[in-house]
Amino acid sequence: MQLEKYKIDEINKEALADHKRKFEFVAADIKDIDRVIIKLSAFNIAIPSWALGTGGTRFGRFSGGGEPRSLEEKIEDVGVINSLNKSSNSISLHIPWDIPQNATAIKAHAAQNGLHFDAVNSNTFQDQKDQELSYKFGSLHHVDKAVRKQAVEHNIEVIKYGVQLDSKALSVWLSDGSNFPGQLNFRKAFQNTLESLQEIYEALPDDWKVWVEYKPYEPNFYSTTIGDWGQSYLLSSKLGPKAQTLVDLGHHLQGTNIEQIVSLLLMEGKLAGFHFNDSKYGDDDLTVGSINPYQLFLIFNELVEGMDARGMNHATSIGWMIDASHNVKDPIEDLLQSVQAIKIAYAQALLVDKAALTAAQQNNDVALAQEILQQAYRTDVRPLISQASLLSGGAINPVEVYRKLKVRDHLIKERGLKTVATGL
Ligand code: RM4
Ligand code: MN
Ligand code: MN
Repeated sequence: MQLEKYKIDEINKEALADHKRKFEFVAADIKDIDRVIIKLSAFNIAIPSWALGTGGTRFGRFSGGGEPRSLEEKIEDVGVINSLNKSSNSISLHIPWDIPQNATAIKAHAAQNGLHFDAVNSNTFQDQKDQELSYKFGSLHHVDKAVRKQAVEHNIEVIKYGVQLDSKALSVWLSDGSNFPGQLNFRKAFQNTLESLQEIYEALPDDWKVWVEYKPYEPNFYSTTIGDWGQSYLLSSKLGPKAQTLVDLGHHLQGTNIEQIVSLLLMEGKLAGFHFNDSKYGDDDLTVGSINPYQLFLIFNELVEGMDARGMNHATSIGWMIDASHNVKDPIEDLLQSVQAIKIAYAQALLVDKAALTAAQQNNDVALAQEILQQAYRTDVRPLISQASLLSGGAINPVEVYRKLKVRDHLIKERGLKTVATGL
């Protein structure tokens, strides 16, 4: 289903006076408000095709109804999100969960929904039906060259799908690792992974990137072959300029200073982009900003500072994507909340008084540095996000409009109550 703009406008009208009052209040204190709104309007976050259904856990799956039954319907759901927030104009596919059978038709369908394709993701962490060799003991790092070859070929096939869709990056996440000490020779596993990635790298078109994601544990619980940013950085450095490190916020041990990692990767030109989510314990894949919004702000503060230092375009130089999966919320509402949280953190980072912070750092004025950061963090920037959305033709309050338009009811009527989307 596609949302008609006039219906969004009608609901906006009811909220307009209230919004104006709040916007003017916060805007009065922001020197370069127009620049901030332009930046916010340009900032989009890709939606992964696997987030449109209720997430799986190893204990079960509880569909809320009206889940997309096909890639076409997933695209339509992202279209709904983008009509509401004007900040999610691309979709990231996971192959083989979402194989585009007819690329031209799929591309046209995406364009009709105002979307294009972000990174394509390969999957060698599950065995597929009719697959010749198993990934039980890994894929790109496997001791058996034949398994590695099969996994390399899968990645090359994913690139081919991506080329047809005008994607520009391959995102690789491996579950390769070991469950018990002694199971694996770490050095050989790393070297095999490097060799396999080199073959994939060779198959990349000139204007493509490969994003190497890391994760410390799960599904393996003793070692992961690309376990942290150092290991990913080592691989992406050895591979060459088209390889970079992807940071998934949930892929760190508790207490890790993610903002520092981000800052250094950015400095080295090796930050591919993000898989946004939030977590309390591990790779919880919770809604962005639901647990630790301050950390998200600190990450964005480093991003804005680092991108500005390198003269990078905030919206397009880095891959911004959500990677979350949940069991209890309407997936579309959840994604709207995640995008909102990301934009809030970004807006707050844009408000940091950089000159004052640099001076405070230079003077070792620790208390003042903290004041400056918290001044930005404690500003309620939600009216700025609403204003950017409104000016782009979206909703002042996307979740509220989604509810008022009873989108889920329509989807259930159209698709049925028992549909379950492909994916995890
Ligand atoms: C992993 C990782 C990958 C995602 C899979 C489904 O934990 O975050 O990015 O593709 O889950
Ligand atoms: Mn991820
Ligand atoms: Mn993950």
